[in-house]
Amino acid sequence: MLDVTPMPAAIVAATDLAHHLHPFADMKELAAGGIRVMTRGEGVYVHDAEGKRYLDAFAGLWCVNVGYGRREIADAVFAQMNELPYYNTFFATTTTPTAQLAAKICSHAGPDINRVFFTCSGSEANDTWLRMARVYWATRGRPERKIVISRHNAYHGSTVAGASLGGMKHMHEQGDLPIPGIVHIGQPYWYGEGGDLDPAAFGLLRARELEDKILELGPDRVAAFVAEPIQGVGGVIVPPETYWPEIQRICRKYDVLLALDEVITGFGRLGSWFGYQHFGLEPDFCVVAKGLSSGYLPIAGVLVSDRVADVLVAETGAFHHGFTYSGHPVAAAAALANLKIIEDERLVERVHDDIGPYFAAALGSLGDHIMVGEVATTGLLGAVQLVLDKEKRQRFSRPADIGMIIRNFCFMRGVIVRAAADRILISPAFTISRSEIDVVVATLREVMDYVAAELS
Ligand code: PXG
Repeated sequence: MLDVTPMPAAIVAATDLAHHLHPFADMKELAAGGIRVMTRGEGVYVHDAEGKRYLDAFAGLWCVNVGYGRREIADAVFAQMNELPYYNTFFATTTTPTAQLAAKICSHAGPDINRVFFTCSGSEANDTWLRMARVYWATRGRPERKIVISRHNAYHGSTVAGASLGGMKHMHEQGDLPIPGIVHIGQPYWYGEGGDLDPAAFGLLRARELEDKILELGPDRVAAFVAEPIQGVGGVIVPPETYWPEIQRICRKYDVLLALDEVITGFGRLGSWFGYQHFGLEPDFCVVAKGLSSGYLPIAGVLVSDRVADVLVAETGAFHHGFTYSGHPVAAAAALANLKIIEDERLVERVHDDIGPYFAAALGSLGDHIMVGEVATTGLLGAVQLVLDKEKRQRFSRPADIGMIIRNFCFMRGVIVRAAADRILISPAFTISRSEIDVVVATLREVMDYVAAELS
């Protein structure tokens, strides 16, 4: 056995803080506040080194969709490691799990998507389709179709292209982003930005910003529009019903490629294999990551529509793009085992027919709370909008603080949720039980009761 010498948690934390730069972290703050060592997980629970157990209502980072401790995935990984731990997919070679995984993904993707390009992360997958979209247009003799339209408050990753496609101001402020050729329009966040309009009218207004932007730039210069079907990091923003049909209409009218970033919504979270099936959309690219392997190993990719792939395959020649670990056989084996669990246990159907509706009703019951402005859910993705004055839809002056307070109190009570400004986000494993959902909702209510009483 490999000697990972056991260490007391305090030593692990000190060693980590001395040598490990964390993502999205103020390292000084982290050092002052301390760091928790997580040690193991089973089902929807994780444990820390002090022996405390948490109900993880966030599936790690929106990804452990089949829950922790799945022996089938570990066994598949072990077997593939012994058989062939690595081989590349560059020089006219492939491996069995890689080929099988590509076919398996396509079997759920619908008739118009039959190819996958593999990457290691969602960020790389966004870089990939961006280059591919420009190559597609160049191949078709339209090299001036280069610009990509995205949205404010979108999240598409942390690479230079991913962060540029994203619409996070604090990310753009670091490292001179966005890069040229990427522009942003408004998001369909009715509660926060809808003003006096009803949701339907606001959804149309925000969708038509896409048309306005295309006309402003000139349709001949626009390559693609990119969006998450439901923004995740941005706050689980479920768009008004009018939004997506109008976006689809506009993309078709101006022949603008539609790239959907389904890193969070892919593989069942919305109660359909892909979010575009839930919303009835026909994307040209679909970015997947997290749920593809339920986070057990890093693997991601871009599903490419026939419309684009047929041109690439027949006319482009080589697409000069790829990663050492594109289609990594061990990660592919993990993903195959994960998808087999989702199929065998009918987890997509479970989210759609059973636990999703239960989750919607349970979380929705918080709508009567004095601190709650709206509850938005689709499948097993949910958000609770915190609000200072419910009637006036008046938000807290420091939204990030109130979200973090609620999140931290839940954490102390053994329930893990995420805060995005003044929205509390929930994205549990598809295997979560009704009684576990009840615990999450009861904890949130208890914490909000306490905070509301303190505030008044
Ligand atoms: N697109 C979307 C929609 C995502 O949610 C990415 C792309 C990037 O994927 P990678 O694999 O490169 O991380 C993501 C990732 C958070 C958090 O704080 C969310 C993500 C990543 C890190 C933190 O909620 N989402």
